[in-house]
Amino acid sequence: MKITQQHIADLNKVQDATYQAELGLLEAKLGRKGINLQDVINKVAQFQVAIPSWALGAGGTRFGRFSYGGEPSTLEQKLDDIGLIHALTKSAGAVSLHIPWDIPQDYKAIKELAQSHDILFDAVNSNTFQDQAGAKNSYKFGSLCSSVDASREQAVQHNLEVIKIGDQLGSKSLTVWLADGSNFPGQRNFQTGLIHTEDSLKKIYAGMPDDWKLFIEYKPYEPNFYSTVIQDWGTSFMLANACGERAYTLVDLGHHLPNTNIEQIVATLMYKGKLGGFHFNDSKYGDDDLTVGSIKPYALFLIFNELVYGMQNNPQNPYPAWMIDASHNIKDPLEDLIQSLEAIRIAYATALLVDQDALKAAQLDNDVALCQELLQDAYRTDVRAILKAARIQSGAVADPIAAYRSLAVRSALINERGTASKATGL
Ligand code: LRH
Ligand code: MN
Ligand code: MN
Repeated sequence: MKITQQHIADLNKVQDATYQAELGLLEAKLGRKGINLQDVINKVAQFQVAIPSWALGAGGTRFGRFSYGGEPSTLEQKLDDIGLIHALTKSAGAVSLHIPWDIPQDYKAIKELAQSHDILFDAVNSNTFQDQAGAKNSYKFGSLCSSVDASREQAVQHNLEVIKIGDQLGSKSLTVWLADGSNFPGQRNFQTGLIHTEDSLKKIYAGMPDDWKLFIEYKPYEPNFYSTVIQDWGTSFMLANACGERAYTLVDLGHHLPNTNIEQIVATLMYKGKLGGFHFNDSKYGDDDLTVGSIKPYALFLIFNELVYGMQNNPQNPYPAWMIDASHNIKDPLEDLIQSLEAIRIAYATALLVDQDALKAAQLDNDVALCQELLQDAYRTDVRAILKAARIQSGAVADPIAAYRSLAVRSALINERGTASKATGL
């Protein structure tokens, strides 16, 4: 299945009757705030989010997994799927590989395939949360934190191997997420585990090429339920500082205890120049990995408000690496990813509509009600026409889900790959 220029031209011929009028209205409304509509459209069009190689198939829970049919079973097919999403949306121009779930066999061919889909290789992810077939040492009691020298060394070597793989593909960053922790009080000495982790991360950092970044992801619990070594942004930040200038914290939206003020964490990290990467998803209870924006869209907007502020005011912070980190139990994974991409761009676009000067003045006046009005004025603006304009301008389709359905992409994939195909990874 390939989406051609002709498909896109045909689909975009039929225009939504109110689209132009909505754009006109937005132009007038934004003009009153001194915001140029075309500038916003351009920024939205440039906003690209990486798709992880493990998100293309139906996920599952420990209670079961329901196949969707036509799922990709090779890295090549996964890239083809990202290519489909990118052709429809022009917003998913990168892939994030998980090693060893998706080790390329023929690097030249994989690079050419990615290039043919206009896809870059973003951060590579290591995996020391599972024992790999044939591995000498187990991670049952931890990897980078392990008190067993050989397990720790094996985990460090794995990360160095992942860097080598990423380097051959053009990646420039490594994301480390550790499941390391303990299930029962007394099981682990907190300080020893932290010391070992810091030591191991420093070795990995030292093994990165000079132009690479290290992203340290945190998570409060799961799979360990009493303690996790890198449990919060503070621990990640501390470890990043211990490693060096090119080590950063990575924020995954699902990795917080309920009601955590994530936007404030974002602001603090950006002020300190240490927000390196971001994993998007949504959740009701824990690390639910639901479609972005499906549960707490206002929280997502507030987070984007800080991201936009940081991108405009914190040159000390590098441009963050964006990735969707979601799983799909009952929806078509490709439709789900398209919905996530849409939610991310909606949050970004609405955050761009905040009248920053007026907000600053209202904050100085301690005019609390006005501050809230200014934020909500942006949040309550329907920006979907802006997203549509950004897509049309980039050569994507106006309405990706409708296009996906009218082109019967899933049936075509089932015809090509069969109903029993099963994605690798999660
Ligand atoms: C851990 C996590 C991490 C992993 C991915 C599969 O919960 O968010 O980013 O690499 O899920
Ligand atoms: Mn994550
Ligand atoms: Mn997670």
